[in-house]
Amino acid sequence: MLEAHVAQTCQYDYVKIYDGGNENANLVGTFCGSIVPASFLSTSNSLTVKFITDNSVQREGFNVTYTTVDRLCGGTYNATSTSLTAMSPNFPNEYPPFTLCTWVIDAPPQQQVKVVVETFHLHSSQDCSQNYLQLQDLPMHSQGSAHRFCGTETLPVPEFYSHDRTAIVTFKSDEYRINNGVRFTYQATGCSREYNQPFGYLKSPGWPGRHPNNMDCSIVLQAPLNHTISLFFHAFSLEDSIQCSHDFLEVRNGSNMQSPLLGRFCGNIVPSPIFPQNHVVFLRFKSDISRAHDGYEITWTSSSSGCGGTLYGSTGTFASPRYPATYWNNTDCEWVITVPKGRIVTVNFDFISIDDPGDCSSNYLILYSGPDTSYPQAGPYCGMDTNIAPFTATSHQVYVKFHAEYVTLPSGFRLSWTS
Ligand SMILES: [Ca+2]
Repeated sequence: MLEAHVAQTCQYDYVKIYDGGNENANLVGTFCGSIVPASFLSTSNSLTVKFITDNSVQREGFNVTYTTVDRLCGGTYNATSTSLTAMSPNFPNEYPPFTLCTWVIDAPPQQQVKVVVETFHLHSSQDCSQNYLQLQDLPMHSQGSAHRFCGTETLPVPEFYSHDRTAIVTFKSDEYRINNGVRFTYQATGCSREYNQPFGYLKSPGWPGRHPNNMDCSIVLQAPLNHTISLFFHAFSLEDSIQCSHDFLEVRNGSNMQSPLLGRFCGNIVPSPIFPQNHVVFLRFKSDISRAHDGYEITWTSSSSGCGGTLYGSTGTFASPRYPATYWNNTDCEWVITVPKGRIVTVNFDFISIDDPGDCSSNYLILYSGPDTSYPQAGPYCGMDTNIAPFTATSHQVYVKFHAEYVTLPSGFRLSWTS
């Protein structure tokens, strides 16, 4: 029993319980008076009890017992350079109803967490708000992101890199259906990394803040063998220097530092897109001891047809093949812009010049308000129009179709999206 002049505020003598290893964890409750609080189950393997008394009125105090129970799933884990595996309860077999697993994964300071989902399955009929996999940054980081995947997912879950040192993986399911479950690996990583997927985005370390000094990052983009990669710069700012000797981003056509150089960039001019005609691209970002700028934001995609592909990320840019040079005759490209679920895509026409007699029947661009051509369309667009209003979709996906039978004048387009 504790002193309780004002039971609600517990301002004199009280016990506080936090759901974690220190006082930064969620506060479960502040207790005083003589009512025994309800029992409580922590979400992880630690909790913190804090007992405070003032300088007067002594009572008997409190007596708390605790036991440990096996957690079905989730918890707090440290990521190391070795890849470790986590999975839903009893994977790949049945788990109990109303399963909620939250894995909080910490990398060492200055590193990030890489999460690779190996298996993920929920049924498409299951309610997306109650059945999902979510990969997210620690919520306190405003630049962080949350990517939610449900049973209706048409994409494989892309590799996830945390913005800072902590990643949170949540798996939620209201009931088990045959094959439901998730299995993923996690590991700590620095700024050097290899992406084995057909599309993605790249942001400089610390983006959109300044990148650290003395960075040297090697990044490999590895798309499927029969694909060719397109690399689109959305934003760019690095310290300018002669021959970009101070800070630079290099892009090479191949898998390593000896591959042919496609470009070495610094300064504040956003580079043109890069179409290396290869399924693997090597990037190196290097900064010296002083003068850091904001860095870069890049979208990349790939396809087996020479252009098009999935464009993934909350913002980005893409352009016609060979842009700012003119595309070829008989060009057909299809892109699907996909932003995190729950957001809405807006497409901006930054530049459009599509050579056509005027009816947009032979050469055109069409946007659809969903993942394929069955959704309502905007356009067709052609000609040289500098004043097209942005297109806002009704969901988190936009399908973009570009068709050009012939070209006689310099032509091309560049679009960007936000969400
Ligand atoms: Ca510098």
